[in-house]
Amino acid sequence: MSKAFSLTIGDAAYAVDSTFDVVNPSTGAVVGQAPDASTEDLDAAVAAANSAFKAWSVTSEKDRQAACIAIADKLEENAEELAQILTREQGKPLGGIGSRWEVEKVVAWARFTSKLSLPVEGIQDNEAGRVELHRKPLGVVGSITPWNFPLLIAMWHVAPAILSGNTVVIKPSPYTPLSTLRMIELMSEVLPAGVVNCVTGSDSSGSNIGGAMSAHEGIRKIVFTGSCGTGEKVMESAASTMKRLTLELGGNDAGIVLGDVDAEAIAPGLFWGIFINNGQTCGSLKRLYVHEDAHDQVVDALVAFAKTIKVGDGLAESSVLGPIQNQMQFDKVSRLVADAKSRGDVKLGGEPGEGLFFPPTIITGLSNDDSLVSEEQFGPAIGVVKYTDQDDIIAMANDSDNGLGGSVWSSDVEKARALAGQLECGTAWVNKHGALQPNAPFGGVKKSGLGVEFGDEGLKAYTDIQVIMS
Ligand code: TXE
Repeated sequence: MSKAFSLTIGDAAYAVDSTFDVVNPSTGAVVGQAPDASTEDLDAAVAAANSAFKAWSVTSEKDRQAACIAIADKLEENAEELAQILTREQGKPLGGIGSRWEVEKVVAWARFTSKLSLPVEGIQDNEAGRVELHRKPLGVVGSITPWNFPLLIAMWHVAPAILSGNTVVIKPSPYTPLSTLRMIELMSEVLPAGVVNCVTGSDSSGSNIGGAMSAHEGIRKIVFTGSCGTGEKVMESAASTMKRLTLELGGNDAGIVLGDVDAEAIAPGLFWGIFINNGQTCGSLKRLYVHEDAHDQVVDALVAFAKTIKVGDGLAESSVLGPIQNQMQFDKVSRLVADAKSRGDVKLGGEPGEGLFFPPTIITGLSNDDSLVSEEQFGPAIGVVKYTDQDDIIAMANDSDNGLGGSVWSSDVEKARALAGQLECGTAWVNKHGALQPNAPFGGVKKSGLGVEFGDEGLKAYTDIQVIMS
């Protein structure tokens, strides 16, 4: 890519002294340089966002809804460019449920958000007095995003923040900063200066922009999507400034398959529930429990479907899955698979490929004690546990510190729904897994996070309540 990428701060591209390389995980080639910002550059971004907040926070909601539509239009006009950058730095294929799909969702999310509203709520209006609940924007929102869905997660953070009258400083993951830099640059073309700002840093150069944001006096809220460990650090650093927090952290979602399923019919849904984005998805299915009556048929059907999926360079139009995004994640998946191989039966894959490629891997004969089941793999490998007693299965599924999502698969939807309600997780699906939609609140219980995103509930999290009594 020949394009130079710059920070967006205030009304212009903002130059910094040093950069760091961003690498294509499919090939190892350097695809661009991202600015390696200092904490002084972060201060400049926060100052620009604070200065823009004064005017932006008092614009009408109608104008901010129109701004979301303008953003959607602008990104739609530039969709192919964004998808190309995303594939080059993230590795996911252009086609299928890949980069073009992600950009489409980004545009759709901005359009959906433009229809949301936070009207004043009347709590009481009688001879004793009038009580109104107003929702007020917070100020500068700091958004910290990961490398799995860099553009979509950025939109999940930015759209509700600005619709509710806040301004934003966003920091993408150092693994995938370029698509966000370009997206925010495009967004800034249709917004007043300073409403959205983007700062990138390498994490290894010592500036720790994410940590500095979490502690920053000028930032009123952090919305963070990433690992549980970093989420804890964000929460600690945010304490002294009493920041509002939305934390969407790791998951280790259980999928429970009952004995009555039609194995062939559920195989495609199960496959994508597990392997969407190469398994590098917070809310994907990460532990599969199958009743003994259906176990062999389900595993066979899953393996057969997986064999139809082409893994390759993200830029090849024929690829359906790409490589693992980075070496850290590749090493984690390799370790968990190596451990599972020594304890269970490899039904598919199991051997690392070239570079960062790792084939879809399915290993049966495991239990909750095996690390591929008990740890979040965040990659293209699934451990399968066979169970016999339906009374035990909910306890096995709930035996986790995480609680992001979960699913129950059955021909009897009412029975599945009842079991789904017993799962300790923020979203429980029936006969699907990982489907997210902009009108349904999404968030984790237990160590999977704090608060929810999406819809009216997600939007409210970008505001403080003020009660006016008269
Ligand atoms: O995440 P980090 P990493 C899980 C997955 C993966 C693990 C580690 O299991 O193996 O996390 O991935 C920024 N204060 N998920 O190391 O560190 C960082 O620069 C504030 C699940 O990439 O959490 C990046 O922008 N921020 C997850 C963001 O935090 C800090 C998606 C996320 O990186 C910081 C990705 C600090 N001290 C990985 N240090 C999901 N929920 O979808 C780093 N960051």
